[in-house]
Amino acid sequence: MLVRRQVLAMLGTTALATLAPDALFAAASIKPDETSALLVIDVQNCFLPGGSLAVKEGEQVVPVINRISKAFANVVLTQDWHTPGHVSFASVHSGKKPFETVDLPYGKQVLWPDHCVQGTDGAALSKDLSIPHAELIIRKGFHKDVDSYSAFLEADGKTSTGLAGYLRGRKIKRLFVAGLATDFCVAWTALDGRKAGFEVYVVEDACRGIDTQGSLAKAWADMAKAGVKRIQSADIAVSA
Ligand code: VGL
Ligand code: ZN
Repeated sequence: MLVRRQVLAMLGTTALATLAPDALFAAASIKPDETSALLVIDVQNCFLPGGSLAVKEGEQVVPVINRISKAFANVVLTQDWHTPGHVSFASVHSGKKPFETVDLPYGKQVLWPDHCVQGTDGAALSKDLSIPHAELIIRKGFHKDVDSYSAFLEADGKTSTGLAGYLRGRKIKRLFVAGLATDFCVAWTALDGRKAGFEVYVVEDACRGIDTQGSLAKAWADMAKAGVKRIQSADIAVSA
């Protein structure tokens, strides 16, 4: 009797593709359920073209995020939300320029151009983001002397934003992370999500990175080590 493997070997690739396209290409194999949440990180004007900390191709994440958001009953948006004169701004450290670093009480801090100041247009979510069913907007980085890339934990490593408690309260177990920037707020959120015990997927084509001093490669390496799953938006089943 022929075993399955021999049958497969006998069929050409074309014939196989006709018979079982889904099994072959594993298209859209991930189906978000009621225990899944999409975290949309910092899709704000400051990080988009024309913004003060514009991420290259940042605008390209918007249609991708809008599309996949339809597959999620639970969506959380975040906003980087700094005070004027925030400690992460190069402008408050004399002699320092953006993308240089400084040592702060909680560790090394990359310095940025002024960005996402509370209540400004730059801090507003992109007007092209279309996720009316999003249920929570979490703001972070609002303590003047502490940055917060992560949506879970401020950079002092101890001040919680409350997000983990919210997600547990909503019985969420799986997080899908998208947005800006891959190597900072997306990666730190994904890593802290793992530390908080969630299953975490980062949707690569729904993110773009800043990539300063090797930060993008390091972020992917750290995430892989922590068990964060790297997927593409096409892996997520979205009904038409
Ligand atoms: C971010 C740098 C500074 C981000 C926020 O959203 O990734 N990056 N503040
Ligand atoms: Zn910031």
